Amino acid sequence: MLRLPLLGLTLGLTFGFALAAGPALAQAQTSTDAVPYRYARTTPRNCVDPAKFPAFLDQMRREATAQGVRQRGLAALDGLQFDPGVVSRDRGQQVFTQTFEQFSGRMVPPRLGRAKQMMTKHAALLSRIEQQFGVPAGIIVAIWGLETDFGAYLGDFNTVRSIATLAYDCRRPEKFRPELIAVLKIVDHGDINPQTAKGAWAGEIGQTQFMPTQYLKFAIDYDGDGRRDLVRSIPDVLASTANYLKGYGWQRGQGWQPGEPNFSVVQDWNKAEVYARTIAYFGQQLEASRR
Ligand SMILES: [Ca+2]
Repeated sequence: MLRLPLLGLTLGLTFGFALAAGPALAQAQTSTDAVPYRYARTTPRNCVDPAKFPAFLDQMRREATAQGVRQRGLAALDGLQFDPGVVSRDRGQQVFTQTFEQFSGRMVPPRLGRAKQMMTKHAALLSRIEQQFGVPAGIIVAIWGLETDFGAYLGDFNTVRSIATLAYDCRRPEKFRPELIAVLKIVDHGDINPQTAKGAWAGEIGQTQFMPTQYLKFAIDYDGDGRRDLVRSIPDVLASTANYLKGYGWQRGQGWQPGEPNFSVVQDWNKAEVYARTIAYFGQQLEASRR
């Protein structure tokens, strides 16, 4: 997901990532997984009529109502404008072609020092999370660093607008219509403000970039203020990330390198082999630095 000023530029434009489908910074495509790329190349850029976007929103409003979204959530659709910039980002994705050595060499060393600082700064919190969820601190901090540089770059697209645009667009409506309903539910709960919620162009939310359906499923309130805030609350962000991994089957005390039991869980975070290996490697470096 090509979102962050820094990462979006580096990965999205220079190297090319494809398909925003998970919480991770870039659901990078491997060269063997070329289907989304083919669609990206062959789907016409202007396959929907922006003038009919309001009618689409009316339809989604009815659908959301039927799914239990109340007034506060529904109001997030009022006056929303189609965003052609999001569509061109979506069409512009390319196959991810870097090797693990290239990608990890680019991503990990510049973040290692800051990651170690974060391990120290949030040691008590991370240790509580590790005890509760069984996920080592190093993995959580590695993901946090790779996704948004520890919350420094969340992206600048209005989240509800981005998702509504992709839900209306012809390329992947079946993926983004449920995401639109989900984000309205999150707004309805009062967890995010639709006016100010900004993120990556594909609608990922917060410091570790959850899609709205994942937010509904795995986000937790860990600082006890009654809101699940993956944008501003570091305890909520880190615990929700651990909860996500646990939800996908993370086994306490088991390894996460390729061939070990938890590597498949890392791949559930991001299906791109190179990205998953980079998380695993970064996490290992951080864990080794604790000893
Ligand atoms: Ca909270």
